[in-house]
Amino acid sequence: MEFTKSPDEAGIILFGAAVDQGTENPGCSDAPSKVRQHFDDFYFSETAGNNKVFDRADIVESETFEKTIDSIFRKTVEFLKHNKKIICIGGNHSITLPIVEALTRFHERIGIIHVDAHPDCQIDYFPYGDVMGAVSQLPEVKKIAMLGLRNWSKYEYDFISNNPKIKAIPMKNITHQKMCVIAEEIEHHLENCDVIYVTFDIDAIDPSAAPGTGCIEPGGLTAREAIEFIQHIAKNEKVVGMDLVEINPNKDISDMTSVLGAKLIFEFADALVIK
Ligand SMILES: [Mn+2]
Repeated sequence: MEFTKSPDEAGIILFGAAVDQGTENPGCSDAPSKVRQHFDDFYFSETAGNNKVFDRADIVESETFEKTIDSIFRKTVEFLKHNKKIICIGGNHSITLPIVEALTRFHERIGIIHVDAHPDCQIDYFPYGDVMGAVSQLPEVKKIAMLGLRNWSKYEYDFISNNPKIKAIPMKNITHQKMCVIAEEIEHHLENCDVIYVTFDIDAIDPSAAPGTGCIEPGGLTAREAIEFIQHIAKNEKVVGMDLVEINPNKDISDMTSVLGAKLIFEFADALVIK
């Protein structure tokens, strides 16, 4: 991953969405700057790619949540207009909805890969707790694959089980399985989509490797599994972008969650297919 000063030269636009609004759990707005500090920790990606990235300034909070969400939507549309792939560092999970809404302006058949400990389909917890409930209702979103789930309400369990768009791969189903096999299963579910977007909540990863987040959920992905999954998925030409959300530097230990976040973005960016 190489930062370039020229947006024309870059195949990827990186931006932060420094947003705490919409949740009672502040701190995620510090993640974009903290994660950025750790890009220098890595010399070269494991897959030996070297894609050019243009770093845009962060989108910061407007006076109201609605205005913030609108500004994320408008800026994402701008990046996509120039035919760039996008990587966004959140922010809490509510930032995903305006990004996917921006994608609907350009694509009619969108597949979503949602990596998270939680389904985020809890109707009375809008915005952040129902972000995927809202995403699933967008007509352009044809399929959703969820990976890493391990804590859900009865309402969410029923919602996911009865929604033909959604394929859930909970943690209990992935023990002792290679992540490339899981990734292929997910690609199969999304095969009729024209583009794929990844939304990655850091709490999908086990708290032993990613303690800096709002919800501690034992029994998650190892850091290695997450890296392997990201490296595999990014190679799919249909993948147009990713957000990484819910890193809370205030709750972190020795920046380990932010370093892992930087690593995931680094590996994702370099595995992307740029034409
Ligand atoms: Mn979560």
